[in-house]
Amino acid sequence: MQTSNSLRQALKLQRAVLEDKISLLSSLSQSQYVAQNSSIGGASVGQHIRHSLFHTTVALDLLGNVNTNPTSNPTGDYDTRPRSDLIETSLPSALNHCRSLLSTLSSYLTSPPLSIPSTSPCTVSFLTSPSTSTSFPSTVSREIQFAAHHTTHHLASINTALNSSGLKTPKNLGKALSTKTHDRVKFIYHSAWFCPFAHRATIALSHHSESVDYTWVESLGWEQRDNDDDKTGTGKEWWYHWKNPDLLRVNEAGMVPTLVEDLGGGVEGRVVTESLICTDFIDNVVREREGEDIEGRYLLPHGDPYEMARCRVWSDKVAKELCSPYYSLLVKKEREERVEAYENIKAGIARFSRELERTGGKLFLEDDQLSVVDIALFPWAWRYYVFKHYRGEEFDVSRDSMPTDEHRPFFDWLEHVTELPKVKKTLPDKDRYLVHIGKYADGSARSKVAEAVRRGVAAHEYDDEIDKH
Ligand SMILES: N[C@@H](CCC(=O)N[C@@H](CS)C(=O)NCC(=O)O)C(=O)O
Repeated sequence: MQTSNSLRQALKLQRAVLEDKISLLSSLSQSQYVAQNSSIGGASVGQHIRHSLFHTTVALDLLGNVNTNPTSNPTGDYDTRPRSDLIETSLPSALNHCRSLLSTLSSYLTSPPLSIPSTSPCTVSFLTSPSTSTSFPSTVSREIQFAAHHTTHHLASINTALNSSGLKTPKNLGKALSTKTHDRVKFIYHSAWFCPFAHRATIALSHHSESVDYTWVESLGWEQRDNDDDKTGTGKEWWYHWKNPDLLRVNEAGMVPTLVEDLGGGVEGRVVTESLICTDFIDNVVREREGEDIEGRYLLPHGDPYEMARCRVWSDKVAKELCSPYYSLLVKKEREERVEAYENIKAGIARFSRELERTGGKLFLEDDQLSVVDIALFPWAWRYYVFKHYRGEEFDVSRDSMPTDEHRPFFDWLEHVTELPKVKKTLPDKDRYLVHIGKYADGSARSKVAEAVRRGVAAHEYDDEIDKH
């Protein structure tokens, strides 16, 4: 677990809690806001909101004071507060107050960077008996954190109250961060460092790393088997995939990526296979848990059926037109066959470029939202560098070999996706990968995909039975 500047972290947590509050209040009517709820002792949502907003206001005032005068050691009093102000009875006032606190808070988190030390002292007082108010030394960051923590508990009560009156509330409302962390979805992930199919799932997992945990199991390798006829002239047969018995136990086809639900204590649950399905699945599983709340976070544009459909069409299209020919170019022996594969890739790049231009951004979807289509293509597009190495200049796929406007959007896209931090950390070592893929280039690799190409069908048309080895 990382530690970081505590004031900044506390502010971020407080911002998330305020955003939760705003999304809750935006979903309520005035009468729901003031209704008395028997499941929380007859209190209204408004009372809980007023109470917790008061704490947040006190904490942010402390910060405001230190910001103006760093040596002020300001004082905050959590128990001398107005009881029935407008915030309690008027939903619009409560919303306005939340928004104004959020904007103050956000200004601390944006430029110029906050220069207040996390250790800035302050003093806070609470009633410790009906007639005694006691002061406690504290720090501003501690108080911001306290207010966020305290609000979370009130949101949990509000959540219970609204649910018990039959109202649907935003997902995870009032859930403490520790609970959210504990609730992260967990998988056993059978993968292989070199595999572009698995790379799709790895990028989806990385994209959703805040919500998903996994244990990576390296489940494929190469092994040379003994061969009596010495058909390779080395005394050994071609290179076959060594497969982890644990992979074969959960997926008899023995393919990566394979995701297994991790139920804890070594108990395995359901299994998901196929890279494009795994990518969709990881996104769906997170969305199912966390809800719609965060814009641009999902890999599928669930809110827009037309865009969803376009994503499905293009995931399939890039897989056939830009991923499968990768193997043809490497595995096919005849020059004309390789030229055909290269020309297919070139034409596919032009088609994908045209589609990229539809949205105007660098990614497939608008608003720089990473999508399943980007992920479907990227692992192969990033690996195109191997062509020049193994097949020479004539088969180079790069800006230099395709300098025209019709190919440019693709290369801009490729550079952009490569640099995305959550993608960048998934990239294998280029030289190590060259050695691995050399077995396809010299014809010694025996895998389902390679067998399929050798018998004359596209890589994606491999057959678990016919191409078994
Ligand atoms: N259609 C599968 C293909 C996955 C695939 O071919 N993975 C390779 C490794 S890159 C594999 O598991 N090969 C094992 C074999 O060929 O037996 C998917 O999209 O997930």
